[in-house]
Amino acid sequence: MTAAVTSSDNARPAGAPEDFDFNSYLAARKSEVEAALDAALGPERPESLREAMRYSLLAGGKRLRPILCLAACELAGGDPALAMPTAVALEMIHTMSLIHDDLPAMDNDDLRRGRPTNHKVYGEAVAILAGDALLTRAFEMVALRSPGVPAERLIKVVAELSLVAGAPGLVGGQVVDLESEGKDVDLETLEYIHLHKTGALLKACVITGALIAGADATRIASLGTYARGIGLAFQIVDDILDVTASSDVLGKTAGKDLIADKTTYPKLLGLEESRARARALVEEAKASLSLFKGDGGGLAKAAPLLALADYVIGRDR
Ligand code: GRG
Repeated sequence: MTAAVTSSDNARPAGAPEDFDFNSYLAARKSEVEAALDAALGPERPESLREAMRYSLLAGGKRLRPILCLAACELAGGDPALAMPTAVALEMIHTMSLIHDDLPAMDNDDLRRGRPTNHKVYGEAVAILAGDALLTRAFEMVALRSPGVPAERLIKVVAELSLVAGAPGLVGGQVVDLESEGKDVDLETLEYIHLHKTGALLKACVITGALIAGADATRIASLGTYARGIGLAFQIVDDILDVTASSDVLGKTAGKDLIADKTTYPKLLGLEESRARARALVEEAKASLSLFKGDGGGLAKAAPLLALADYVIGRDR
């Protein structure tokens, strides 16, 4: 495996308990999320829609977003099991954005998560509708399938998701991205695109997890700062991997940014400067969690989020 950016030891971050093993943590959380995703899709009709929804939702993927939500809920003192429906909702929004992003009218891609893209298998119309159905099912997960969470917290989660999915978040970021293709884009615009297209959803993951735990505004703000850092770092790494990794490893078409004439961090800053920036953002993100030291146990409870920050830049796909 070739990491995009070398980072500090991501098996056990500083402050984590002796027995914390990030790889086991990740594997356990991932398998809980996979089971919850599978259970969240019922017997949709017609069969073609059901198949298309399951095809993309259950196609693997790192499941970073739901895991961030569960980890933030736990750090803020909540029960991660109560956050699972929201974690599933976040993965549904992410997956629908991938389906739509791959359409010919957008990034026009053939490969995603190591398989042909949704529209290549089911056709464009069903792919669009499968995306729509996943998006609306996401809100259903929060509003109708989150037992045990007080209604006032769920309303805040719905509000957060509606903002992040719409014009102030993913949709707005995507439009600026599409309009920027083939143009000279400065660092400020690039950051705007990524904070909206990618960073906003990662931020919503930790904020909704904390909302379900009933966290106060200060803790939510510090998680927001954490997410801003890892969100931008995540995208810098994405840009680096697009240049340095193969399609086989990525499970999506490598070299796509160059083909689409997109401005990227490596294009603006060079590979080494991009790596240094990603590292610095992750260190800043980790530092923003120091507030949680005051909750007892030092930073032990923050171990998963600290390790996830390192994972974001240490990943190879
Ligand atoms: C949400 C209503 C609504 C519309 C979507 C198409 C669109 C509008 C936005 C595009 C968002 C997009 C595809 C951003 C890129 C984010 C990104 C870097 C995805 C890759 O994430 P990984 O690496 O993928 O976590 P896996 O497959 O591991 O989940």
